[in-house]
Amino acid sequence: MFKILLMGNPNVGKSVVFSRLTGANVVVSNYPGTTVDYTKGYTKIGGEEVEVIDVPGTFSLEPKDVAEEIALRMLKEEKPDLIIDVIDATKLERGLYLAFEIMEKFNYPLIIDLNMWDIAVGKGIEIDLKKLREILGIPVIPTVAISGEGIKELADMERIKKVIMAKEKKSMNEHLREILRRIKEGVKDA
Ligand SMILES: Nc1nc2c(ncn2[C@@H]2O[C@H](COP(=O)(O)OP(=O)(O)OP(=O)(O)O)[C@@H](O)[C@H]2O)c(=O)[nH]1
Ligand SMILES: [Mg+2]
Repeated sequence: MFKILLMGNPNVGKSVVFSRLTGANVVVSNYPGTTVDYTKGYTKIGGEEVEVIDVPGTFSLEPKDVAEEIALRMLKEEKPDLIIDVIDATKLERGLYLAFEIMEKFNYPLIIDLNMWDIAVGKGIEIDLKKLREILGIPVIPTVAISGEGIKELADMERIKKVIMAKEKKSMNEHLREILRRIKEGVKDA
């Protein structure tokens, strides 16, 4: 089973994106020992069985309340194959703060969903998607969750697999660098 965690700031449209991805096949659970609920849904994307988890909204990975604490715990415990970070396109900076934190502290493959794209367009907010993709080195997909616009692009298994492979390659490079460093140190010590 392929596991996707849907994360992001509160009120960015995570649950609407979640419903778009999973439909009616969902299970609501209570996080053990707390009053915080979260929802898991099941679907098929590109022929793969997929579990999607709607993680409680969080502003950062330094939790300020129980819901944020659980978001962090789920990030650590669920071992996702992919994280979809939902960002409110009208609050890009705030959203990117969490995205950078996730990238810095966790090595999970990541895709950014720039949701509320309709509102951003309506407000005349211009976002250079090409530049954002270049800087971040990951897919950034604009969506309007309430109309379903962009959800197909978001749930593109080909792209998801590419992100995962790119990540694996990078970890391998990092791994090799680590090995090289150790070899150099060994030579120095000898
Ligand atoms: N205009 C517009 N509204 C949206 C979009 N996506 C979600 N909304 C609305 O934004 C509000 C918040 O959506 P939710 O899906 O509940 O947001 P959430 O991130 O799950 O919120 P929390 O679970 O409280 O963190 C709802 O009123 C949605 O109908 C969108 O793309 N465009
Ligand atoms: Mg929600």
